[in-house]
Amino acid sequence: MDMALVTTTEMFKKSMEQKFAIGAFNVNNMEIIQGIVDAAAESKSPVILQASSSAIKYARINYLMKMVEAAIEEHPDIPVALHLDHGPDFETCKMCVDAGFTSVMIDGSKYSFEENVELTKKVVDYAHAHGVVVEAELGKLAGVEDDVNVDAKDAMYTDPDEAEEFVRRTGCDSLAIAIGTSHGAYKFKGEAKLRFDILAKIKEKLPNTPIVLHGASTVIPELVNMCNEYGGNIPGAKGVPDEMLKQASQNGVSKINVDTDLRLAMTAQIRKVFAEEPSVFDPRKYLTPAREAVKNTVSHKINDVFGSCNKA
Ligand code: TD4
Ligand code: CA
Ligand code: ZN
Repeated sequence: MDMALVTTTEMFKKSMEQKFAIGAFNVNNMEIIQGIVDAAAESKSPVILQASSSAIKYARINYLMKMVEAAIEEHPDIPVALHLDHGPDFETCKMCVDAGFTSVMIDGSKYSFEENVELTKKVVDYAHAHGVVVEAELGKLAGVEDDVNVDAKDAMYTDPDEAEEFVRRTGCDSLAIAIGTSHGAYKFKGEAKLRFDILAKIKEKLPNTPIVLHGASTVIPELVNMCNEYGGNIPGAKGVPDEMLKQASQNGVSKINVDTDLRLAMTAQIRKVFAEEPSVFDPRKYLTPAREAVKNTVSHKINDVFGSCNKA
């Protein structure tokens, strides 16, 4: 097989030179993988498929690897990276390096600075010896992170000086920062607000380090409304507006993580079929529009927000 997964090195280099961001989309099953890569291929965009440790448990690592392999065989014309999202420990990172992932994240953000440095460095040493790149995290996102609920006011923004020291000491390839985003569908109580001033300071200290934005779903209002209209109950959901993500893409953020919007897109379509056609029980009847909704959501981000179209 001459097609292969790539690391993120080249795509991030291009993203920093040309000021756009690459979408990193969470994958859990076949329909999600197909929706993402079909959209990326249509837009000639580089793309990152990422799996959390719970996604790996759900899909099972052998299935995951084979599905991703099939995806790149179908689309040899776009660069695709496979990334571990929020690796909780060295062992999980090692497992993914050994399985053929091209990128891993070690999330040491819940530890002290020194412990985070030590753990990250250990993962970097192993990953680099195997040609795999490493994303690390410094700072704490608001909301539910690492099973602790960080109150918005206690969220710890990434300190630019610490970021510089952290990257220098660990040798990590990219850095996830906290500037006001959070995971899930409830990111802001009032107005959405991101600390672009902190992002600018971090980029000043680390001009050549790709920056990663977690918790970056828009929580697309039409999808939330559609879920609620067809029997769902997700009131008051709110995310990061497209305009802010566009601004981030043009100001040094190289990787933007999206999971919640894909969950909402699938669920909205499935709810619609269930509500409108109660006699349907063929899974293909609701998974086909669900897969299409994933594709449309990814297309929108790539073409209208992140600016990665035609950057393959
Ligand atoms: O890293 N991520 C996705 C995290 C999802 C992991 O959840 P599971 O453990 O249940 O698989 C993001 O930064 C995505 O942020 P978003 O704004 O889409 O919630
Ligand atoms: Ca974290
Ligand atoms: Zn995340």
